[in-house]
Amino acid sequence: MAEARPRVWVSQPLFDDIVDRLQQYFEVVAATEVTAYTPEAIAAQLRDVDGAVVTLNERIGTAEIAGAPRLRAIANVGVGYSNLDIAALGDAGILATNTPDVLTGTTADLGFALLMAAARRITESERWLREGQWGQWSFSTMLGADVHGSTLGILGMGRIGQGIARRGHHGFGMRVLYHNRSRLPQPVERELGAQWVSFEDLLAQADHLVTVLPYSADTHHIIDAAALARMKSTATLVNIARGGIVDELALADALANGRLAAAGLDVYEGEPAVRPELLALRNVVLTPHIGSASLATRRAMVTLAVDNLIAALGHGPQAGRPSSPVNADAVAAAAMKKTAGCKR
Ligand code: 8YV
Repeated sequence: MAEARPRVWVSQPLFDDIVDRLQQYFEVVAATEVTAYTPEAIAAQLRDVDGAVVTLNERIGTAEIAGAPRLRAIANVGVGYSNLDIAALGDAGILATNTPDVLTGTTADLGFALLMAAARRITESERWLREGQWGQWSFSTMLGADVHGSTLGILGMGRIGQGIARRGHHGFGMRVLYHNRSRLPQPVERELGAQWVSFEDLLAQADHLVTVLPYSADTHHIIDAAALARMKSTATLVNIARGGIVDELALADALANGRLAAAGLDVYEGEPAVRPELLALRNVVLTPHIGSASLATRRAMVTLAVDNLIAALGHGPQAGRPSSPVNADAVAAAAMKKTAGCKR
């Protein structure tokens, strides 16, 4: 009897022509409409599959994989993977992959767009105009802050942070300061015109601060009331990383009370819910997590996720070598432990 083909689950409608490539190797169960899953529904979908393609909507940890003995690989569509409990997946021998690089430029573009929109009060002005409030042109209408020639602060200097630095330095003649656990090599710093500073100095000196660091227990609310208090009252804060990086209530308070000029947010702690305290403010630009949302980039992300899953499950030209694994060491350690256990 022919061996049953491996099964994979695709959690959301992505691009059919790309997802269809999975059918060459697997039996595919793919969502046909955008779906909000309960943890139980995710567990049920994972129960009988060997692999899955998921998005940031699907939180997967110990409970979701407990009843999924066949599961070997999860391909996340996104560079950030705070939706996945990487330690739990590693222990269970499940390889997780992400989609770096292909979204760097698009996400850096959005970070810059939010910075400019917040600093120059673009969405606020437009709303005001549409509301019919533009009675007469006046000299002092919607005065904002300059972007060119100002000091750009970047918290987290990975690929996207470097993309923002490049835009600021080469395009807008900005002085670029950054803070990151590790310093960039000097030639890269030179190319980006970027200087490493302490977290405290970054907060104090930035005219515009962009947060682009991965979310973890260590970075939870790294921008809290104390951090905001160190910033210039004329400064702009942009968050394109994950909502939990910023204490949103402290931010709303600072924006409402003139302790910070403006903010641009693409990500939220409770997304898709956005705090009423933020919605009520004029001086914050709010976008619905669209950092990587250009058609070309979203297609490239799905292509990479699909290729990763095919490779992780041992098929295709890169069989066994997906190009962007995030927990390969943990999976190898779990396999060693299992082998050692068998020998005993
Ligand atoms: C994605 C993102 O759209 O890559 C990331 O980390 O936040 C976004 O680019 C999202 O992850 C889709 O799952």
